[in-house]
Amino acid sequence: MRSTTPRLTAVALLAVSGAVMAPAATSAALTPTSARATTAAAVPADLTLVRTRQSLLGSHTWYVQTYRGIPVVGGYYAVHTAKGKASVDDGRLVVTGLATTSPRITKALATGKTTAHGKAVSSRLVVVPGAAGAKATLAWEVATDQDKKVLVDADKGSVTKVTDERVYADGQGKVFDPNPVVALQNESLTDGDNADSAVPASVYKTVTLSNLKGNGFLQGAFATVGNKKNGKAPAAYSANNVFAYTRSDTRFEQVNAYYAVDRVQTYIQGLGFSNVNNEAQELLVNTVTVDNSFYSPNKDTITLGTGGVDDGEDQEVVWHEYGHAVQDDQVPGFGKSNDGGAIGEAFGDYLAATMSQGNSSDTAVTPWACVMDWDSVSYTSSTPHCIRRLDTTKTVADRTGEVHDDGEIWSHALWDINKAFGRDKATKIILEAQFSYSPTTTWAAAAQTTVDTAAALGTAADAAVVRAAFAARGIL
Ligand SMILES: [Ca+2]
Ligand SMILES: [Ca+2]
Ligand SMILES: [Ca+2]
Ligand SMILES: [Ca+2]
Ligand SMILES: [Zn+2]
Repeated sequence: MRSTTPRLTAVALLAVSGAVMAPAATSAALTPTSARATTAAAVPADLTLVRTRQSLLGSHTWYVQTYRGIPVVGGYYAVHTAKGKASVDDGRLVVTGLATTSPRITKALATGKTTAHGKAVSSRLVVVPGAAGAKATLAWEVATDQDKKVLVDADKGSVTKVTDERVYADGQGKVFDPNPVVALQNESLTDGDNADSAVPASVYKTVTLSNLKGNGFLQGAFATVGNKKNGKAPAAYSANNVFAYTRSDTRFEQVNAYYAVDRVQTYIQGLGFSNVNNEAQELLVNTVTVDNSFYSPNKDTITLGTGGVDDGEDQEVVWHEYGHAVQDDQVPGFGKSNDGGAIGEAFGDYLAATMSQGNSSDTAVTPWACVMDWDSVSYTSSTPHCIRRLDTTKTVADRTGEVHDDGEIWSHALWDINKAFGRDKATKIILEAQFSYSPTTTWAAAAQTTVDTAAALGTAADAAVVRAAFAARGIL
């Protein structure tokens, strides 16, 4: 912070330091709070006392810089005493060009109002110093219940900065990535009733679990395992955040699911999207025994079942469900129409395929276009084992009215876009387009929106590629 923002000049610094040292040293260390006010009066006038801490050697008094009584973002001042010797850390910033301290927008956000970054719990007027001598501005600093600090320009009303106040930790976990069939290139693996012996130890990968809160649970910025501590599938807990289990342990799927969701959200943010389900998505892992997993829009939860191969053992299942969470976050109530429902299934499959694409090879044994290679060994007989594919020959003429079946038509179009542009550019277009889909969309309307989005993000030639992909399926 201090190296990149303007500081007071050296001359001002010296003058200020010289004036304050002696009185601060004696009174702050020895006197109670009331007398410390006298000390505060001895420091520069543009400060407000934050607190004083006593350490073994002396005291540490912290101030926040103010400008005409308004706190200056990032500006601070501290007086340290040690064995009776005082020193000053002057972190005040240059404030220039502020014509008035009366904001044009008199209140940024009413407390209790919901924003994209959580519910506002407090707000205060602050001065934001300009970088490298540029003009300072007035802003409302809004704290939210998601521990975000949002700066709203008090003149224009625009959000200028969002800071995440939470502190995150890294942990370690053992996972399948993306699943044992792909990792081993072996289509003859079977579940073996959840036995450890059914999957060789070499398939497990030790990975960093990022963005954890560090409270010992699999709870973090992008995913939170909502299993109860003492439930039927108890929440994994590790005091040192090391989660190393094998597949017969019910906690293994929690680790796998946390890792999958953290990774897909990190990928989405890497594409430039800061607001696509950017929250701790709740995961309920192994809490149902059916061979199914589902996203519940009402509760905003992903539930993973234990039928057949435990669904949480295959990251492609997790990514598929996360696709539903993404669309629900982008468009409230998405997927109500049959067309929308099929787009939902298709996008989930696309997300699963493109996430595996990022970390595995496209082989004849396990093609990228094959989804849920591991989970599907227990309910498919032909190889490669896939619940569905993104490269079937189906067109709109083959629609059955069943959303998963029909999803294969839409997902093939998405896959063609991916093949033409590569995963990053394709996924960017698809995600951006989905923001504008109607909850009751038709395929033609959603496809046209996607074409238009490709043109807006890129070129007319890009739009033509997207149009051709939908045309090939009879959608446009
Ligand atoms: Ca298992
Ligand atoms: Ca969500
Ligand atoms: Ca299963
Ligand atoms: Ca796959
Ligand atoms: Zn689905």
